[in-house]
Amino acid sequence: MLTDINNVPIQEALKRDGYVIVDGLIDPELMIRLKEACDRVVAKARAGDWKYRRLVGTQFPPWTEGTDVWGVQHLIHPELNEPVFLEWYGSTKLLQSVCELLGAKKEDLQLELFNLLINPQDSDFDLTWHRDAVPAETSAEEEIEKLKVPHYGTQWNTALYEDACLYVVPNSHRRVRTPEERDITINDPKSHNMPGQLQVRLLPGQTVFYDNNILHRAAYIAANKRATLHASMGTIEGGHHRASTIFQHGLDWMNQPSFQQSLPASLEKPYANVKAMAAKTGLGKMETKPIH
Ligand SMILES: O=C(O)CCC(=O)C(=O)O
Ligand SMILES: [Fe+2]
Repeated sequence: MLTDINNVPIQEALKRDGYVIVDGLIDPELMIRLKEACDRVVAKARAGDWKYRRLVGTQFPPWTEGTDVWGVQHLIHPELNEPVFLEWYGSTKLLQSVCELLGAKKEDLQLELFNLLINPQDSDFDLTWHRDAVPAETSAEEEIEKLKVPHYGTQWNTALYEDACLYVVPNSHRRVRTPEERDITINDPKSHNMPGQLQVRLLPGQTVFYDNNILHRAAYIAANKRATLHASMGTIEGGHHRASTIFQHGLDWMNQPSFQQSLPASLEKPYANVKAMAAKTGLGKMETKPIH
């Protein structure tokens, strides 16, 4: 059983707190190659040579306006030609962690998103307090219902450099917002005074897995180098809720034969599983409309 940085079993910590910090999911040798690959893709995204990127001024997809980049999308896209990202995404200890967190068997895992969060160059940028799958204006009644929907997946940030950009409200992932939290998310969403907020401080190589419905925000600081791998995996039980969260990022490029050919053996079944999810939810293309 894998444990977190406080020696708590990771599944228990994630369930209880809505987030869990884990060490050692990247071998030192791989760390060097991941950093080099990140430098290359960041340069391409900033130069406009890679069009799948998150742009300052916009929080959720689609990212169509702006020039300063805060994230690079689709690191495992075959046209980026950086196999080291797939090598890590399919690595044994990472897959083992995901299996433990989801209580899933390896053959039931589903390949999903793999992006990169970086420091902008021109100006600092704050993301608002949010839950990924529940818009701020959602009524309390609807929020209760949405929070009951199981995720059948997990997402994580893995820091290649020190990273203290993410803030969370521990244990907020399964309950309706308090009146004060609701007011902040709607009327003062960049507040630095959310009750109970905690700054997540990651050392290089550390990973935070978090429930995507935990109340969270992030502060992007132009002066501090950030290259944090931001990825997710699910299980075959996901269904249409998971499909809408994942495919809103536009994954139709995964249908290219060159993508399938680039996969390490450990990701062949997770790839077959994500294709099956798209087919089962009746999507011709692996693309859906934005949630927010
Ligand atoms: O920058 C981060 O660490 C969090 C990003 C985030 O919340 C999101 O992309 O929805
Ligand atoms: Fe988020």
